[in-house]
Amino acid sequence: GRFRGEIEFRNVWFAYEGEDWVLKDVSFKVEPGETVALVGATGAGKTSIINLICRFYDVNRGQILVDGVDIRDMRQSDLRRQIGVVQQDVFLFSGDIKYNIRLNDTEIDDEKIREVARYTNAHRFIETKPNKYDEEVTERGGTLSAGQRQLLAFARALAFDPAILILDEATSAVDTETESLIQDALEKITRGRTTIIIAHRLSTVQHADKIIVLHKGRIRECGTHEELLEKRGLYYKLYLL
Ligand code: DUT
Ligand code: MG
Repeated sequence: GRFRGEIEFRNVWFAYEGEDWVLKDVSFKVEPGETVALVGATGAGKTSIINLICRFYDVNRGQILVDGVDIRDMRQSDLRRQIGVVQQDVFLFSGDIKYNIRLNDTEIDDEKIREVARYTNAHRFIETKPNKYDEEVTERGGTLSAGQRQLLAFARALAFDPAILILDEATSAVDTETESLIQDALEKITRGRTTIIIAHRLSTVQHADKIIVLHKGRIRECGTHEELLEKRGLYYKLYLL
C-alpha cells in the first residue's frame, strides 16, 4: 500500500568511504504531509541527507525510519516507487520527452504522461516544441532550458504519485516566467506529500512547515521561518546578511 510518509532520522552518523564525518548525530522527524526545508552553507551535508534517504549510501551509525520501519529492512522497489526524487542537476537520457518522464516503466502510458506533465506545468513548454512529447533531448538537455529540465524532472518524479518527495532545488538561474511556473508547480506537487527540499530560494524556505539548519554536518537550528529569524542565529545570518 501507499506509505504514510513519516521520516525519522535517529542519531545518524555518516561518512563517505575513507573521509571524515559528513553527518554527525543528526536526529529529526518529519510528519506525514509536512514540508521540511534543509538549509546550510555549501558542504554542510544537505545532499548527503538526501543520498541516505534514497539509499544511495547507508548510515554508519543510527537509523533512518520511514513509517517506523528501518529503510535497510525495506524493499528497494518500494522505496523507489514511494519516494520521488529531483536532483539538483537534472539528469536526462537521450531519447524523447515521453521516455524521459516514464523511463523504462511501461505501466505509465501516454495518457498518464500527459496527466503528470499538466500537473507539473511541464505540458506548456512541451507543447511549444516542434515534436511535442516526441521531441528528442540529449543527456545535456539539448533544446531544453534549465527551468524546463526542472519541470520535466518534476513530472518524472510524480509519475508514481509518491508519498514522499525529495527535492534538491536547482541553483541555476531561470527566467522569471519559468521561475513562476516552477513555484506554482512546487506548491501543487508538495501538497498531500511529505516533502524534504534543499532550498536555495528564500521564497521556497518561507513556505516550509519546518526549517532545518545544518552546519558542518550537525543540526544547528530548527524551526519555522519566523522562529528562526527571531533567534537571530545562523539562519538569520544566512538569509539576511
Ligand atoms: N562529500 C564527499 N564525497 C561525496 C560527496 C560529498 O566527501 O561523494 C563531502 C563534501 C562535503 C560533505 O561531504 O564536505 C557534504 O557534502 P554535501 O554534498 O552533503 O553538502 P551540501 O550541503 O549538499 O553542499 P552544497 O550546498 O554545495 O550542495
Ligand atoms: Mg548539495
